[in-house]
Amino acid sequence: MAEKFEFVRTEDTDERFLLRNEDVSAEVQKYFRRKLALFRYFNEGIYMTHELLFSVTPEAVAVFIAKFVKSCNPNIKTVLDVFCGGGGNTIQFGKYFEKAIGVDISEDNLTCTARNCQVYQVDQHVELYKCDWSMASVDQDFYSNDLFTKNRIDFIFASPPWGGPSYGALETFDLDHLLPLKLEELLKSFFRVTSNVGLFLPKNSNVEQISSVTKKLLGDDAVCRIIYTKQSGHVKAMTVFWGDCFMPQNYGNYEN
Ligand code: MGP
Repeated sequence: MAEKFEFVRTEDTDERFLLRNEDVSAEVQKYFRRKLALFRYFNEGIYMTHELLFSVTPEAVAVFIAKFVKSCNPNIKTVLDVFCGGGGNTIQFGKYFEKAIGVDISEDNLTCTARNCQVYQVDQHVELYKCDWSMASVDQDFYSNDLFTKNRIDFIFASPPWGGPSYGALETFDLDHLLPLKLEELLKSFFRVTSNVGLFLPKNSNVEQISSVTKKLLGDDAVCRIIYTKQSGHVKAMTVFWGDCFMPQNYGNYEN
């Protein structure tokens, strides 16, 4: 089930989601200090939660991803951002594409995304749905609702939960531990909708695993593209792209 999410700003939502320095616990202070790298307009009324502070995609990285997708394939019109979180990526997809659809299981996250899209003035290009993506692999009717039947989705992006900041202590991140579905199940659920997919993953993700899941799902000759993104000289994460348009040999083949 995917249920359309409508946002109404109230004093109560301001009270809950306008994070002040004194509300922020010691564990996430380092992320709060970088708030302007997360959202350049952080101080203009951005909504945030503790969990989103460490999981939202920094603005420069989100801009890069949106522009990269657009330049690889200008024919992409509608982007689905699964696990939209605080809207870091949804905002940039809303800016660079005709339509961005954000999906999350958490109403708090959807509230933050909705408000943050207003702050960036892209809310006219964004639709939000409350949806439990873990059901994609078990519910036969998962794709039989307006989200999928009324939209032609050209690209799916997802920045799923990695299990919190402790991922960084691991030498290699096992992609069977992605939440709410392991890599193989997640990709299967996306490829039912489109062959153009981007996944934002820990920088220490097991690339052998990515390669073997790609071949298992798409065939022995299948490849994907891994791009590591840095901010202030420091690698933040990797984004993995599947789909012909993202392969360098096809650059220029998808002009409008
Ligand atoms: P980080 O790796 O926790 O911090 O988060 P830092 O300080 O850059 O790394 P360190 O090596 O110096 O410790 C970096 C970025 O990764 C965040 O801004 C998020 O964009 C992303 N990120 C981190 N976590 C824990 C998650 C997560 O659970 N889910 C998602 N989707 N992104 C995350």
